[in-house]
Amino acid sequence: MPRGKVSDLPQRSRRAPWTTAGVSAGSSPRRDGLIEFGELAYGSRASRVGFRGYMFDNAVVNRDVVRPPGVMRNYTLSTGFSRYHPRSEQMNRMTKVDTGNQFHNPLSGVPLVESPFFYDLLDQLQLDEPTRSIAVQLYRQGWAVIDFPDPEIDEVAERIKRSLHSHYDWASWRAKGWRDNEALRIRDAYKLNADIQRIAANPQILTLLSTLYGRRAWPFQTLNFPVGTQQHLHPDSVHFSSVPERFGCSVWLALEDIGPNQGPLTYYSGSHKWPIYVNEHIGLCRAGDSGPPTQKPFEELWEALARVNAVDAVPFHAKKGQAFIWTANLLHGASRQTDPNLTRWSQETHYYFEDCSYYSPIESDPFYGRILFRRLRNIANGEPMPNMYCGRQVPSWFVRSMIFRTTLKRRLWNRLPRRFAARGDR
Ligand SMILES: O=C(O)CCC(=O)C(=O)O
Repeated sequence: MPRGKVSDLPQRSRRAPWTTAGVSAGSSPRRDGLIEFGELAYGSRASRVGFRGYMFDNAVVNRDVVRPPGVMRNYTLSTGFSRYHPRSEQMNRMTKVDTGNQFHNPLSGVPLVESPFFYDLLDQLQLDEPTRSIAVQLYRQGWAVIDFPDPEIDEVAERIKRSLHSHYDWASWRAKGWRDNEALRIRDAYKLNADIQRIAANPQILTLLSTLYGRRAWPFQTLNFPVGTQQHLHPDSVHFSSVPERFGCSVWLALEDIGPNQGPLTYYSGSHKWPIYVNEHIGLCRAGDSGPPTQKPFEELWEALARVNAVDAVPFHAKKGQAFIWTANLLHGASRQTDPNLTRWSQETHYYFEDCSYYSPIESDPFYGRILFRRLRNIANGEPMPNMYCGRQVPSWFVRSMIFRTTLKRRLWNRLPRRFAARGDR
């Protein structure tokens, strides 16, 4: 067997801890996926090369190939940035996936499930069948449905509903919010509720996403909805994005059965493959704008894109415990909740991936000197996650100054007495 073949390495268990939709969940005994990931990441061969990408652990076998001797010593510390990391070993490695199989990945900065080399990479990974199927669905259509990999998800869902119920203003939403499309949601309730954190940090989901994207996934935000959001179609990539782009995704979990009258989630299959359009594409510079960010200026564009591509919204009628995974640029929204007295309990978790920079495009005009970086923590362990660029940490003074510049006007504006603010430039 030639040195460097994928099959030299211990493979992942052929049993996936989750099932794709329609197959019953929780049937297979399993190990904790995070531990499995951790072993690969910091255990034997992987740790010696400091390697962190699960997917590529299976592919990289020859440390001489992935880490040429001396590569970490050959950098010059001649600028003010010298205290920041040199090009990381991970970056060096991820551009050479598997020389044994003669495949060189020239696009390590593109998620596996969005890569033009998707099928080449997939062939090397030897994934179990459910994981492979999810990967192919995400690649082709931008979404996949799975049974949430937690055997106690029913009870967890019930506990979340009971605990959050009193936090919502039901009466006002039913009287007015429903009609005006106002959201009824709690953001980042994982801080108060261990079950919400448990869903967000589910080890099998983290392993799955890390495998599919080729960088380690980490959850950074939760949203808990008790009713339909009736949200206009949009891609998440305009609200939160990364550099390199597309290293973000969402996992939306039904906490009850959801039918057509409850304002189901809707999606536009295949739209994830369209370009990511941000402020500069619609001629919008936020610099003169002090109001809160809004996706309104983009809505006409998204509707037009769906029209010219002849893609219609498809509702996701979920069973309790099913999860819908979607990629960063998939257009999605929610249809009208026809009966305001119904509920539509669900939890959405947003994930980023390591070794990227994180920012809000809708509030950023990078070439006008404004980037709204996100300084975030990993919900799974509370660790702050640095903004990274090509294996180097983005200087924290730069991140801080960008955030300061980008939000200054809005912060000042919010402090003005309302009678002045009313005469503003919006
Ligand atoms: O749950 C929904 O109705 C959609 C939520 C959504 O699109 C979002 O938060 O980005």
